[in-house]
Amino acid sequence: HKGSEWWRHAVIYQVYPRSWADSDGDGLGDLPGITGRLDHLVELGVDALWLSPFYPSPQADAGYDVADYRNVDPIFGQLEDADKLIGEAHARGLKLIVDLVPNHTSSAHEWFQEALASEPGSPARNRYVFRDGKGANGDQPPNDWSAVFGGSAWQRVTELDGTPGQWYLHLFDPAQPDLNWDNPEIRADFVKTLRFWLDRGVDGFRVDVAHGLIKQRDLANWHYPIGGATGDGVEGRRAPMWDQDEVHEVYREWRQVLDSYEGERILVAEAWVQPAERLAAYVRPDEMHQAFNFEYLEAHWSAAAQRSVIGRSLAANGAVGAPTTWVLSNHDVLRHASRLGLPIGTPRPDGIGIGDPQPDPVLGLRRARAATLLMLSLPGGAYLYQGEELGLPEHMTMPDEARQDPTWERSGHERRGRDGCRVPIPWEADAPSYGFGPTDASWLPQPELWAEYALDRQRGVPGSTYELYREALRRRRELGLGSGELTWDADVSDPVLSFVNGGVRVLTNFGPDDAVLPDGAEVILTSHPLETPGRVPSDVTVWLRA
Ligand code: TEU
Repeated sequence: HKGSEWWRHAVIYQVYPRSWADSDGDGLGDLPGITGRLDHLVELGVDALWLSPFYPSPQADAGYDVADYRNVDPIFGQLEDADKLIGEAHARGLKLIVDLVPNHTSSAHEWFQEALASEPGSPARNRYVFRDGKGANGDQPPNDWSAVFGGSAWQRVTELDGTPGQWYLHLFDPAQPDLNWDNPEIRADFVKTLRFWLDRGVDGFRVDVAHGLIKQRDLANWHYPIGGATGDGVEGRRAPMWDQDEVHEVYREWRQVLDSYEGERILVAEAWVQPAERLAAYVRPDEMHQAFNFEYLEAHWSAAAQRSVIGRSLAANGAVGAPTTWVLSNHDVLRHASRLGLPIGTPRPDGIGIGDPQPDPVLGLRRARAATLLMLSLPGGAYLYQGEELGLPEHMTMPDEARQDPTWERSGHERRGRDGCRVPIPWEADAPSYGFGPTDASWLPQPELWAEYALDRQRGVPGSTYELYREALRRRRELGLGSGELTWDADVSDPVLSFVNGGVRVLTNFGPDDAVLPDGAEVILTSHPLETPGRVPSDVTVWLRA
C-alpha cells in the first residue's frame, strides 16, 4: 500500500555531528549534544534530520572513512546514545536518517587490515580492488586514474615478504580503499548494516558516493580529473568509475530490504551525476526515493540559469514520476551565503582561496535568503544544511594551523578545503564556544563574527534570517508549497523569474532594477523587506497569493 510518501516534499536538515552541539566539552560535537538541541529543529519546522557519519573512524575524512559500520565512535558517544537520539527525534515527530558510506571503508577497517596481511588473489584481497602494477617490476599503477582529492587513485602496498606488492584503488583518500562491489560478501554485509540501523528505528539512509560502487571491469584508462561530474560525453565515453548501469542492481536489492520495514524508510542518493536524466535513473519506485540535485546547487545566480536547471530537473524526474530534491549547501561546498555573494562568473566555488574574488557578505546573505525562498517553493523535497537558518557564511580566513580537512592540499579543494563550511554552530552569543559546548573548546576556531549570527541574537527578532526560515517553513506547509506542479508565468522574462506553485505566485528578481508587482498583489512573504510597496528590489524573492 502507498503510505504518506512523507519524503516527496519533506524538508530535511543536515546535522554534521562534529559541529552541531558538544555535550561533554571536548570541543567535538556528539550524539547527546544533538539530542539536547532537537527542540531547535521542531521550532524551525523541519520534517527530518540527516546525520553525517558518527561511526568508528580514524577521522581521516571526518568520518567518511568508516572502520565499523555497526557501531558508534566513542568521540560521538555510545550505541545507546544513538538509540536515545532516534527515540527522542521520533517523540518530537521528527524522522531521522543516517549516512551510509558503501563505496569505501577506512584503511583501519578489519577487512582492510586482513587484506594487507593476505596473499594477492586471496578472498581477503578480493573484498577490495587490488591489482598488480604495470611495468617491469609492477612499479606503475594499474591505470591512470586520479583520485577526487588529487594524486593517483592507486596506492602500492608492501607484501608479507617485505617486497613491493600490489596496488589498491582509492577514488578518494588513500585511507579510503574502494570496496569490490562485485563480491557477494560485500553486498551481504551491507544488507546486514541496513538491517542493523533499520532495526534501531532509523527512517532511512543518505548513500554516500552512490554513483561509485561499480567500476568498469576493465578499469580502462581515463586521463581526466574525476572529481565532480561524471565526465559525460568526454571523448563520447562515460567515465569508467562513475554511474555504471549495474550500480542500480545494488539499490534495487536495498529497496526491497527497506520496503520490508514499516514506516516508509527512504534511500537518498548522493550522486554527482549529470545530466539530470542520468540522475533521475536513481529515483524509482524500486530504487531510491530522492537524489540530491547538485546541478541546482551549482547553478549560477541568474534567471536564465535557474529557469533552465529547475525546468530540466522537474522534467527529468517528472518523466519517471519521481520527486525532485533541492539543496543549496552541505559539508562539502562553500556555504551559499558566501558562494552567491561572489561576482557572477567566478570559477567553481571549491577553488576559492586567498587572492580569489572574495564574497560580498551583504550581497551573499541577501541572495542566500532569496535562493532559499525560491528553493522552498519548488515542487519536491528540500535539504537545509546546519547553520543556513542563521545565514552563516563560509569561514574564509581559517588559519593554516587550524586546518583539518585532508583535501586542503589536493586538487578540487586545493585552495580552500572544506573546514570553512564545517565550523561549529553559534547558539548563544555570550557563551563559551558561542554555546556549541559547555567550554570554549571547539575543534575548528569560530570567528568573532559568529556572535552576531548566534541563534539567541536572531530568535524572536523580526527580519532575522532565522525568523525568515521559520516563517517560510510554516507558510510552505500551510500553503502546500513544494507539492503539486510548477507553472511558469510566460509573460515574465529575464531578469525576473516567476511561477505559480500550490496557489502561490513566486517571483525572484535577479536584475539590477526593481521589478514591479501587479496592482493589488497580496504579498505573503518576502526574503527582504520591500522598501517601496509593490516594488521588488534586486536579489529578493516574494511569495504572493496567486
Ligand atoms: O562526497 C562525494 C564527492 O564526490 C564529493 O567529494 C564531491 O565530488 C566533491 O566534493 C565535489 O566538489 C562524499 C562526502 O559528502 C564527502 O564529505 C566525502 O569526502 C566523500 O564522499 C568521500 O566519502
